[in-house]
Amino acid sequence: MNAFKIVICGESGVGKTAYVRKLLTGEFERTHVSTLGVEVHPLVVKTNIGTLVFALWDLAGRAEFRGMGDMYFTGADAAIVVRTEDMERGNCGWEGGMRERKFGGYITVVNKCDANKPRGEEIYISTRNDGKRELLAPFLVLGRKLTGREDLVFLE
Ligand SMILES: Nc1nc2c(ncn2[C@@H]2O[C@H](COP(=O)(O)OP(=O)(O)OP(=O)(O)O)[C@@H](O)[C@H]2O)c(=O)[nH]1
Ligand SMILES: [Mg+2]
Repeated sequence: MNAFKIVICGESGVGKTAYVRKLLTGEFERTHVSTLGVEVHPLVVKTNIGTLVFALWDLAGRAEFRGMGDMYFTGADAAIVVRTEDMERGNCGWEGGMRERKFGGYITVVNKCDANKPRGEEIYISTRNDGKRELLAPFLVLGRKLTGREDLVFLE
């Protein structure tokens, strides 16, 4: 079984925890309770090449709650930087910080695209409105990269 550590980071309030929760439970969390340090949850996905487990490390966005900070990236296979549509690419420092880290790389997910999804190179989601298939799109991209299997598909 393939398992990967994926760090989910970005500014406070962009919806990292809501995104993880909806992926895992299908429920949309309306309230924002700042994550303290990190919350780790496995996301198990059945695929055409067997079961993949993504260990999701959902980090605190608020500086005062970042706990052990950079140490959470130790051993990560990849990261997802979450931002929202009104934040410009790279304006928050998370993506810049990513380039210095030595791992499989990162992708950016733009959350809270509730009304419209712009066209562009990033992955646009609405945690509130999207179903599981759309919310899994970033993991399909990462899964293909990390397994080296371009033919990877999710069976759900
Ligand atoms: N409209 C809308 N609201 C969303 C969406 N995704 C998340 N939210 C809301 O955004 C708020 C932020 O929630 P969290 O997921 O706790 O934010 P976070 O990024 O984990 O914040 P920290 O843990 O402090 O870093 C919550 O009130 C969510 O309901 C979305 O796609 N659309
Ligand atoms: Mg959170």
